[in-house]
Amino acid sequence: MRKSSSILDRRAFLAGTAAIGGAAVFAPLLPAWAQSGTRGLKPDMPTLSGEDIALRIGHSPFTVGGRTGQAVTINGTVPAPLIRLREGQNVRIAVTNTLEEDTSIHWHGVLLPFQMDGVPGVSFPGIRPGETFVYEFPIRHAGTFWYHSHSGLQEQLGHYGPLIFDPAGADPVAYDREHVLVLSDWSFMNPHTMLRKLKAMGDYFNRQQLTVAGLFRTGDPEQQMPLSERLMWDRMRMDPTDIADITGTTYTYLINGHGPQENWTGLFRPGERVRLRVINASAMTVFNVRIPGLPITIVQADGNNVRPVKVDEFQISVAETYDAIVEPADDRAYTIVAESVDRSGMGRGTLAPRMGMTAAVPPLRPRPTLGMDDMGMAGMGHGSMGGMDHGSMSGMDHGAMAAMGQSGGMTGMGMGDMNMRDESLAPPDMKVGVGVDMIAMNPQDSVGKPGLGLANVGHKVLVYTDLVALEPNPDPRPPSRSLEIHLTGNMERFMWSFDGRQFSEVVEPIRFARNERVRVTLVNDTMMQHPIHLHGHFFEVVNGHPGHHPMKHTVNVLPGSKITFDLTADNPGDWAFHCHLLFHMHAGMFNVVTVRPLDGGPA
Ligand SMILES: [Cu+2]
Repeated sequence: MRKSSSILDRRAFLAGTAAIGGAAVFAPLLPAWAQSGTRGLKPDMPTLSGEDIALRIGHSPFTVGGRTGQAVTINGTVPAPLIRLREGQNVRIAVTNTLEEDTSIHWHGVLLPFQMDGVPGVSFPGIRPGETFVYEFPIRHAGTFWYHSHSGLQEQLGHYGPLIFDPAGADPVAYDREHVLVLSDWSFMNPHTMLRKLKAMGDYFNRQQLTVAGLFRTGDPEQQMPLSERLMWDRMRMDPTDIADITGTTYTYLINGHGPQENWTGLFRPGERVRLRVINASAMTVFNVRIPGLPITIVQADGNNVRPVKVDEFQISVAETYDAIVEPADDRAYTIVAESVDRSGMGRGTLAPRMGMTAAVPPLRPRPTLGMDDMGMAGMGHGSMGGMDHGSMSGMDHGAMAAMGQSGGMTGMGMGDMNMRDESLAPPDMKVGVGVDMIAMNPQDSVGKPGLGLANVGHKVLVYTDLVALEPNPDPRPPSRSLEIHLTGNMERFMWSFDGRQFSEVVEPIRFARNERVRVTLVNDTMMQHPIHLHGHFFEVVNGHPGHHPMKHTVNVLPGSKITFDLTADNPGDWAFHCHLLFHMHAGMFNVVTVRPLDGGPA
């Protein structure tokens, strides 16, 4: 894709001269599990395990696509080392900060005492330069998780790694071999510069905007969009291609620290059941994952086992994890495609019986565009658009239509006059100020909807309603209280918030009584999707499988839609609750969930 031949050649040369094979060459740059050519996680592989672990946060060079930049690393590598522990053990992890700024590690998805959760200002003060903080906690559950910085924008710079907890008893998932796939997004642009550009212009990085010319170009998505709808987007000064804040022109998408050209390769023997532990450690990128020619059986979501469900493709939002089984039967290579949701680029890797084998890499699919549902107007259709009917447009020539689009001459054509910010739709305590540019008029539950752009891909795509918890949900009590939380924003100003209040304002925490059972509905009043993450708990995504709702720590809420989860607030303390798009969190979509009393046993 981009020029990278020099580094590839150099690596190939080095690999060729290494007597024990290519993998060892990367040892200083990548931990064993992430090296290309790995046989998977084997007992003889050096991983961090046991009761005492030491980690060092520092700066290290990181090279991708022939360019080298400065990363923030854990023990010197991007991604960080694999930490593998066992349910029932205790662990002490000493984290030393060699940076010139504060740092932290948050153990994502892990149930632990809140003082060990690693969020500066919420659960602990952070780790100052030169200091060591010792995390100590028992491992209470099993599954695939990850860990990352919760300080500043360090996560964007490489501060993330995989975390595996093996079950105390037998694993219900049978497999012969396992690979970890850490997906991430890397940029050579300083993340603070990125955030500044986004704040100056919310769509700064969106290079795929619709053009009037595009209306008449064959194959462009705007051709399928009714003219009335396109005019409406114009009128609202909003953009239906605004799927991702930052795209593949700025990001290189990584699989286990490898760019697409470097083609991370994991080995298998034909006929094996291969477990893939897929972690989206991106700062900002939602991925669509598929392995052409290979069905994917999802067996775990966010570290919790689910009934096996066979799919051809799954969307993994930022901070989610999925474990999958694939059974490659043939002596051939398969391409792992992790396409960014806006189709501006892909992470690419290979599963193969031998190093050097590759399979075809499919081209990026046509970019998706947002529709009525994503504006929170599901089912409101064009019939309600002030009587404007498409038939009357048929006699118009293209020139006239283009001119109309530019001049805003559709005033009075119905939808343009619609109030996109009807305050009567907001809960009474929501602040409808400059930080809220839209309130969804008719938000629909998106739990059964495929992710953005996946409605018509011609094969089976995972939806949340496919997820059925393997074990019965632990708390059978019905919720005693309901709570609606709006995900709000001003796209142009890149302001993000809950209920119209950015975390930088004085915001009341969200209070739960200890062991309270609450039904929480997240209403997305914006036209971007938000992966919402709650620390210290799993919640049950209400998806039509009562008693077996999938237990998750992160749920992706589609634009203009809503999602409901049930929560048993059984972990006392103060917990971060936020959008896991790094820049959305930083720009205010963050709050504290406080569970009280701290002691005194069950409430
Ligand atoms: Cu967000």
